[in-house]
Amino acid sequence: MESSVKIPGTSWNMKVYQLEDSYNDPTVIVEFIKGIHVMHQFILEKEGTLEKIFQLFLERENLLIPENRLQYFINQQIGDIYKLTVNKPKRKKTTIKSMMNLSEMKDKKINIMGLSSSGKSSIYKVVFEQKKWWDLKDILPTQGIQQYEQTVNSLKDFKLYILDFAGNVHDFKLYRKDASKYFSTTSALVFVIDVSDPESLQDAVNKFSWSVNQMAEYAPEGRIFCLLHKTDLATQVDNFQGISDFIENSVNGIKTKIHIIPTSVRNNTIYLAWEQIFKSLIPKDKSLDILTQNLKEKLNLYNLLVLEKRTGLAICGSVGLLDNEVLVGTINKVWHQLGSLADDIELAGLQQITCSLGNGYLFLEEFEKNLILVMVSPKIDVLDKYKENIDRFKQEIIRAVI
Ligand SMILES: Nc1nc2c(ncn2[C@@H]2O[C@H](COP(=O)(O)OP(=O)(O)OP(=O)(O)O)[C@@H](O)[C@H]2O)c(=O)[nH]1
Ligand SMILES: [Mg+2]
Repeated sequence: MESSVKIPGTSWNMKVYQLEDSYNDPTVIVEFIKGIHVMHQFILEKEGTLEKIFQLFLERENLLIPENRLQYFINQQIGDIYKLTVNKPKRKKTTIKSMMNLSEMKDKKINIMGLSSSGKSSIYKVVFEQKKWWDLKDILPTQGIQQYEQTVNSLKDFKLYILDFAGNVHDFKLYRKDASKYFSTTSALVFVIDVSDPESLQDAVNKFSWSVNQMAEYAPEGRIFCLLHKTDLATQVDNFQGISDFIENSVNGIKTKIHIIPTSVRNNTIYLAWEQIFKSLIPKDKSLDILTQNLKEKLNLYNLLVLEKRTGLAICGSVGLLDNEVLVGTINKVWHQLGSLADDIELAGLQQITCSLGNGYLFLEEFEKNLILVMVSPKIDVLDKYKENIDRFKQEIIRAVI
């Protein structure tokens, strides 16, 4: 759905449309067109308002439109944009299911490797730092190896070490020299291949094949994932079967299963891929799920979950409306954003969020510093009415993860 309209008093047209595969929030693009050429492009969410976008456009083009006429035009467009975003078809959101067996958790190291500019650092920042893809267009090449530590469950001291390896030729030479150092104790290799760049494919596959061999030698228990990345730039009909076959053939003879997953930071595929990566590392804990399911039934909730705040991963969840699935990144993103708002207006830390929706309520509540209780309920009074049960449930969760 899109619209293109003439801007009154000028020779310009404006086109507003929504990105096809936008995942997070509706990504509305505003373009200013002269003749057949798109001369300026803005992202509504990034600039804030249509007024702001117009201000930028008029400044850049040194144009003047009488204030009242401009405002009238903008008001009309805002109505259309609103329709565009609310009519957005509901899509199934990405999820990370409850996947942590807390008794089996150990520190895990994940190597993200691939040629330079294949998108490794962007992937890290989108998945773990809640960055938007358009803020990463000017991301600089990584120098050396960037090491990140994610505390998946600080209470139990479970750590995820994520290593973002620079992809340039010089660095790859260093990795070759000292492969055992880089590959031993690796729980998962995530190799990123840019599918929008066919010229580099052979080089990428050679390096992937080499990395797979190093995994076989130094970390034979480790999992191997190959992300066919930047699929948004490839033609829509391509299902990447050709590239997948080519990659599989090039690593023939390796016992470990190689998971090949098409991804893009511009849609939910990148979260789905990480869901699979995490799942492969951490088996699901049944007992906490049963506990959750019981409380859900007692309180008559639509759904009940406990998330780890920093990563947005589910510790446990009930089977319900959302089919035991969590909106990856979404809930902790909301939490972090409101948390920083609280800082900005100089209020003490965020403790609870209550949302009133058309057919129920969403409650988010932080407990034990790093956990978020998520309840979706048809009734507003559950928090008070079942306070004791909820407190006991929280205690049991804390006991299980400490
Ligand atoms: N279209 C599109 N561009 C992407 C995607 N992921 C990353 N990019 C872009 O690819 C470029 C390179 O991204 P980086 O994340 O710096 O690549 P890198 O693999 O970390 O590169 P090195 O640090 O040099 O090894 C940036 O301009 C990103 O915006 C994607 O899914 N789609
Ligand atoms: Mg990088």
